Amino acid sequence: IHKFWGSQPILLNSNNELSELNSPIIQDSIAIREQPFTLSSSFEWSELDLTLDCEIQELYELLCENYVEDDDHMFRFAYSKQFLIWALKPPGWLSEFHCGVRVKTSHKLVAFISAVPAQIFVKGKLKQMVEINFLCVHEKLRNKRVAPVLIREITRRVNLKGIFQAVFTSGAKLPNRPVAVCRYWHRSLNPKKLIEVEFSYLTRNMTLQRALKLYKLPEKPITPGLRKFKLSDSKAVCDGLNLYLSRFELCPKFTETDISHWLTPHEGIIYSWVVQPTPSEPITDMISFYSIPSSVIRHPKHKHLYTAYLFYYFTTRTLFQDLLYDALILAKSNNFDVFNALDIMENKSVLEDLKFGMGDGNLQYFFYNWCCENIATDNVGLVLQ
Ligand code: MYA
Ligand code: JJ1
Repeated sequence: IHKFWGSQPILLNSNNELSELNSPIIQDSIAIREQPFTLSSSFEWSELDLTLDCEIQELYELLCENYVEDDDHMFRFAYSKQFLIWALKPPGWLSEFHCGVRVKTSHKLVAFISAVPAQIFVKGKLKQMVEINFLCVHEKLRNKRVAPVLIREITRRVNLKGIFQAVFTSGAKLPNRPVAVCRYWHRSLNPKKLIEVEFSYLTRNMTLQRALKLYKLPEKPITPGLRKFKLSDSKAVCDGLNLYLSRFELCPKFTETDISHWLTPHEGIIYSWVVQPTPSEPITDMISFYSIPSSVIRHPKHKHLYTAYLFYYFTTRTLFQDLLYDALILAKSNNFDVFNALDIMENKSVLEDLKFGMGDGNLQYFFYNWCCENIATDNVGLVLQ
């Protein structure tokens, strides 16, 4: 029944696995096709040039109108153009991995998939992989088997660079067996608006007045020595974060250049802080979150929900709960409406105390061409955009 995934080197939900654990499912030496896969005759491949504002604009519009929605079709991710540049052009990015499909006659962009290279540790083994993201097919072109062609084509392009493993996440259930199944949790920062757009709700015991009081936060962060991340922190943060992440079975390995890219603060994209008790002392802790607005589908008053997503952090001196509390305060003071976090890393241990509530969405993690046993959510140390 799964005509596409049934033909791919993945773990299936049904079968017993034949492959050796923590190793590739198929070997690297398979013949790699030299010609792009064939699209139906009215479409053509188009590598996006994300140095051009007009092409970023086209991708932005495709995703704003056609990308991921919640189960009830009330909210749809509305990644900003600057965010897309940040997510799609990390160190090592290749334009071949920004893979678009256009209508031949009109040149309209109607589908997209991306890959970015990343070094990933799985159960202690370091593997060069790509992270796959932003798979999107225009609503009018759905259920015509375009997605499998996009996936085969990005696989071919990645294989041509000598990479044979990928990691990706999905909110929707797939025939693939996920390595981890995670949950979204949400912390109200602006309860009035969240209720107005029906992201959140009141109960008999919870009036608006009580909600406002419950979720109220101080104006300024509390941890002494907390300040914005700066470029010159990259080395110390790289060392601190890699060491912290090495406790998880699934995590990335960052270079100093990666850290500069992923953590240098940019308004509306990425917010990062470090704790440095005094200027003469080393950095002891770090926390970051990124910004993805969502469109509120058909609402008379509110067009967007401003959402902060917990990204990477590490602690050596500060209690994680105190650090995340400061992140909530900083997100609120930067006008975010809600703060989202997955139940990965150490998050689960503090979410309830910090008044997060469980969401109705899942996030599953998958590998392509890697055989491995399930990983518990609190052993996941990888965050994708
Ligand atoms: S996850 C975000 C995905 N995007 C969205 O949800 C946006 C809204 N939806 C859409 O744009 C479309 O519905 C999509 C499917 C494009 C999702 N991941 O063309 P079809 C399989 C993998 O007729 P459409 C993200 O970005 C499905 O099981 N496979 O369907 C990570 C079926 O196969 P089979 C998916 O609805 C993406 C076939 O496609 C997904 O028109 C990671 C149906 O094709 C999905 N999210 O289009 C991609 N949804 O018959 C894999 C459906 O076998 C990367 N399908 O069941 C793999 C690694 C590649 C690199 C490897 C390098 C070594
Ligand atoms: O945002 C999500 N759910 C919200 C809104 C639900 C609206 C109705 N479906 C939610 N709200 C309740 C919060 C409430 C706050 C106060 C305390 C009690 C709880 O649950 C969900 C996540 O939970 N989001 C989605 O479903 C969007 C898709 C997520 C998958 C993303 C996949 C990306 C893949 C890219 O690689």
